[in-house]
Amino acid sequence: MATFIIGDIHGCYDELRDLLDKAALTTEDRIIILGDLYNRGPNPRSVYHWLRDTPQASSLMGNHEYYHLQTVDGDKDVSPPTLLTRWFMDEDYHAAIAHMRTLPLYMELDEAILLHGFYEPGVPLADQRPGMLLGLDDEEAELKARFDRPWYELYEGDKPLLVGHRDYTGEQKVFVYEDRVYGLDTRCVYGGSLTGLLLPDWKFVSVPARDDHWATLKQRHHLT
Ligand SMILES: [Mn+2]
Repeated sequence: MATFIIGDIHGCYDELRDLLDKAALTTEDRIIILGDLYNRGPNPRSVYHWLRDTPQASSLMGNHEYYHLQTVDGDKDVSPPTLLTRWFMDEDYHAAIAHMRTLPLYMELDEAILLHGFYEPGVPLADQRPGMLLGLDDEEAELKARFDRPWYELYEGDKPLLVGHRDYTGEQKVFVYEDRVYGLDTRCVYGGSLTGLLLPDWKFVSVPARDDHWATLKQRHHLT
């Protein structure tokens, strides 16, 4: 059995289908998404339907899922990406929210630890703050203020980390830091690519984005 770990999908359903076709998984294989499933992309509802109806697939929580939960709980003003997803989800939104509440902040596999955002150096996995694992902006600012190097250079855990959320290469490419930290967010929703990592072979599979989706959506809906 293989495990296929996919980076930030952000509502890019067509590219998800392309990636799954290219990976040629069997029904025995497991699929895990690193979070940021819906916001900014053109087809969050189809991504939700796929996730809901695919028993072998599961997801972590990303900062964007957390924003949805905060807004429906009245703890945060709704942002344009969150509002658009709510609108695209239509009558599925409440069920999608209920599903978002079930998403874990991290997963530990035999081969690796999976999380969406950041890992605070020197802190055991079980004691990581939720906002750090989610990749919230204030936690990122704290990491930059506290350490003179990027957080991933200071990671000393036993297992490699697989993360999403940021493009650490600046080139919309897969990020690999000393075979210890792997960044799988290759910016599909901004016109990059959608990337998955096949375990236990540690084989990357990528497909190109079909558009700079967020730029198109912003233009279409007159968002700045
Ligand atoms: Mn994110």
